[in-house]
Amino acid sequence: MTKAKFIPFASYREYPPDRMKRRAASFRAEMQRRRSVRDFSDRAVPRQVIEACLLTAGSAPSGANMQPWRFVAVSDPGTKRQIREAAEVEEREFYRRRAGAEWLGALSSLGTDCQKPFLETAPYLIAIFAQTYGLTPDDAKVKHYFVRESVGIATGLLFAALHHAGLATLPYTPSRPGFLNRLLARPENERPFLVAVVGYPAEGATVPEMTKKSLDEMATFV
Ligand code: IYR
Repeated sequence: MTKAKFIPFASYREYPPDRMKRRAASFRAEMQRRRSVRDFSDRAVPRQVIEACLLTAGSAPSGANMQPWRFVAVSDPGTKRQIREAAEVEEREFYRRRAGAEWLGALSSLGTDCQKPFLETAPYLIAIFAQTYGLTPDDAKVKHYFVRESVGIATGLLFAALHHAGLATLPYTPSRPGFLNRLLARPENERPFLVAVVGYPAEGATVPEMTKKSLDEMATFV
């Protein structure tokens, strides 16, 4: 094992408390504007923006710094169509049988159904995979730690970065996502985690009215 080399934490910036409060409040306001959108425009998005947002995601902390994620940014129309078709096969089964009454009830206010046109319309689908273990160049297995926690943090940063850049997003979670390995040729050690649907909202796009928990409802200070 290589021993860590420690270097000065030169990138750290401290702000005076008032400035800190303003920064926290303005980031809160910025993030509170983010909404999941299901009605996307087909307008193209610069690849450079996607690349920068992926690098933000890749800055996430991870268990033992294993960075157990893989992002596949799909803009190819044929691949997007295949993903839509395979997803809709799963979703038809989900809405007809797998979901059950309680789950369908929980989803009713979102207005979702088995049709997923946004998987074709949106200019980018970013399929996020969690690597359950790593592989060295000579194919030896490398243990990964806290994989879902790590990929969850990276995914959160990705959504924040995309929103901050001015893009609309939807975290899409197919109920049986195995088709993503097949269509995107990802190996067995990579488990589909989530698909980030990315682009501009369609003109006149609407979002369901909803509220978020208040601080008291979600946090306790001890
Ligand atoms: N994957 C399905 C169902 C779905 C499930 C949850 I939990 C949601 O928050 C939204 C949708 C679909 O995309 O329709």
